[in-house]
Amino acid sequence: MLTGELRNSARRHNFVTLKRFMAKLLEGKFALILGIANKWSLAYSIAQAFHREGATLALTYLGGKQKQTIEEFAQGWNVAAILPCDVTKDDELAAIAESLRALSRPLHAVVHSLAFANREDLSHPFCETSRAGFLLAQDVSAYSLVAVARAAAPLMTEGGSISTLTYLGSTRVMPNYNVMGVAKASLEASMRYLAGDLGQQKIRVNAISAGPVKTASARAVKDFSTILDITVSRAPLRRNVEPAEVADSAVFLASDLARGVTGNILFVDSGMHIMGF
Ligand code: IMJ
Repeated sequence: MLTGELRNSARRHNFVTLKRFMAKLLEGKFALILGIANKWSLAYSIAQAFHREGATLALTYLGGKQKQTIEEFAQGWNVAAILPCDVTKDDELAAIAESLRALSRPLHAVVHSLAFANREDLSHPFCETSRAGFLLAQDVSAYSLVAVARAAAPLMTEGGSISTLTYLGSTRVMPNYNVMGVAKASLEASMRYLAGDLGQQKIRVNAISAGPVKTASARAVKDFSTILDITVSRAPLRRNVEPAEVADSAVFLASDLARGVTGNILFVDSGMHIMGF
């Protein structure tokens, strides 16, 4: 009979042995990741997981201030390009496609992990949403997937995977989510139509519906800790999800393991979406 310590060491050794034989899921793949703002961003955890699985990355940043942050993160990863990208600017998307084409290597995966709505639209009643606020949320949070897919598809010459991040507020009324819920509904429908269009080019398009995670854009939300507490008390798994769990699902969708999966919403939310009450 082994002592606890020995048993643990044996277990660790087996895992190390196992890992040596486990192929990396994204070995040889080139992935574009949009939406890293800081180390709490889901896109940051996704980049980490893609690196762990052997992918080469292209990363984008928004505005001059973010450039240095992304450059620092990139030190630890295999990064082939760091590019500026405001998704509301067609010329910046065209420049990204041009820069990636110049690398003359096929693109295999895109991760779209970004959104924006005016802060006041996430606290006032939805009924008060201005036309401009509504259109801004749609432009940044939903149309951007269409624009990014159109720019990236011609580079995905071996087929590929496009994944976006969504939230349950797209189909259920969540306090304060408001105009973002409508934008996520539009994002999810866009994901399905893109999957319909791009399937012929062997490009899969899917969404991950993540449970609440304390990112910078969630931190700004009133009563966010209440939302986290409610998940712990009601979700089937009785806990919140971790960024790494969302990231591992993004690895799956980008990998050949998901070769038959397109037009899907993968819920990574401790099961919260099945609950009626
Ligand atoms: C955002 C608002 C209200 C409720 C919310 C969220 N819940 C969750 C989020 C319950 C989980 C985070 N989320 C899923 C988002 O899509 C956030 C988008 C967002 C957040 C901000 C905050 C700062 C700002 N604009 C934003 N635009 C989009 O100025």
